Parts: sequence; structure tokens; C-alpha cells
Amino acid sequence: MLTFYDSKGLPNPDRVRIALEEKRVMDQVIVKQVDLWKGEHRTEAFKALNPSVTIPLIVLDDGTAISETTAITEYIDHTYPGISLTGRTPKERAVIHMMQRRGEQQIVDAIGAYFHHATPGFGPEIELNQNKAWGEAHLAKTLEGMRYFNDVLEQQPFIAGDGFSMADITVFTGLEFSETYPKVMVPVECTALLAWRARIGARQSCQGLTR
Ligand SMILES: N[C@@H](CCC(=O)N[C@@H](CS)C(=O)NCC(=O)O)C(=O)O
Repeated sequence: MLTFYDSKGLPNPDRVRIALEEKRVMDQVIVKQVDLWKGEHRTEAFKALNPSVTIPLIVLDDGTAISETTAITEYIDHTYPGISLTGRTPKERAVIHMMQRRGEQQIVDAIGAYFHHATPGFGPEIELNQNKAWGEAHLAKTLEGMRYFNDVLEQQPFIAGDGFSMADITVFTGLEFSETYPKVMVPVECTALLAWRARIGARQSCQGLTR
């Protein structure tokens, strides 16, 4: 059975959990919750599995450990039948990849930099190299990203076009984290983004994300 090192309520592991839920395979997975506030990812045992010291991580039956969210979700999408999350044709795959990368850069990673550098983040024992100016710059980047995705969703129903994909999951989890932890809200004028978020949030896979 696949083992999934999770940390509920954080965007990158949430992306993996939603992908597993979309594939309806949570019952085929062993889930291990890792408390990042307690530094449980900084142990030597975890570092041996993932030298990047980040969650999510999956470990396959043969012992192969895979980190990096997009690598994990590619594995999940190609291992289990059902809905396609990363695209079927070369064009779909490229567009989803591109939009997902924009979602990471402009929302997930940007709000993460704000959280880690300009707020207490995971606390003083974990946040050892804070740079407030760097964090504040990423707050501005996040808000710019929200406006960019609002513009995208004024033109099309989903982040990567006509169908639901990993790109939706990525942006959705970034917004959930943003509003739950550093409390950065989607601007009210971003009506297309807010309407899309309500639609995505109604999916069964997206229920109960907070810790
Ligand atoms: N590039 C990695 C980033 C993963 C990442 O940063 N995960 C966060 C949780 S959302 C984490 O583990 N942070 C640990 C820390 O900041 O010490 C991926 O795509 O999986």
C-alpha cells in the first residue's frame, strides 16, 4: 500500500489528498500525519526519506520515496483509473502544467513566503531565517496572483480551460491556506475567482481541509 506523509490544512499535502479523493482511492493509502508546528518533519528519520525536509511525501511498496507535489500527483494520476487530473493530450498536459506552475508561483509559494517571513509561521523554533521585507513583497505578489486568476476565470470555467484539473486543485488549496492561516482574503472585487472557489469547494474531494 502507498504511504502518504500528510499535514492536513497545508496547501501542498492538501493537493495530494484532494487528488487521492478525486481518484476515490483513500482506502488504498496509509496516511501518516506530520505536525510541522512541532517540527516532526525535521527528524533524521524523515530527512532520510526526504532530504528536502518537506511534506508531502509518498513511499511506494518497493520503498521508493517520492517528494515534490507535482511528481506525486503525476504518479497518482497515472497509477489510478478515473478522472484525469493532469491531461490526456500533449496540449492539455502542457496547459495544465503551465497553469499549475503559475498557481504555485503566484499563490501557493507566494503566500507561503508571506506566512514564513512576515508572520510567526510555524513558530520561532522552525522559522530560523525570517526576512520581513521578503515576506511583505510576497503578500503583494499573492494579491496580484489572485487578480490574475480572477481575470483567467472571467474567460473560462476552470484554471486550465474547460475542465477540472490539478491546476484548480493547486490554486484552491493556496487560497484555503491563505484565508485560514495568514488570513489574507481574496479581494471582494475578484468575483469570478470567488464564484469558481465556491464551485470547487463544493466538490466532495475538497471537504474538511482544515486541521
Ligand atoms: N516544492 C515542494 C514544496 C513542499 C513544501 O514546501 N511543503 C511545506 C508544507 S505546504 C513544508 O513541508 N514546509 C516545511 C517547512 O517550511 O519547514 C513540493 O512541491 O512539494
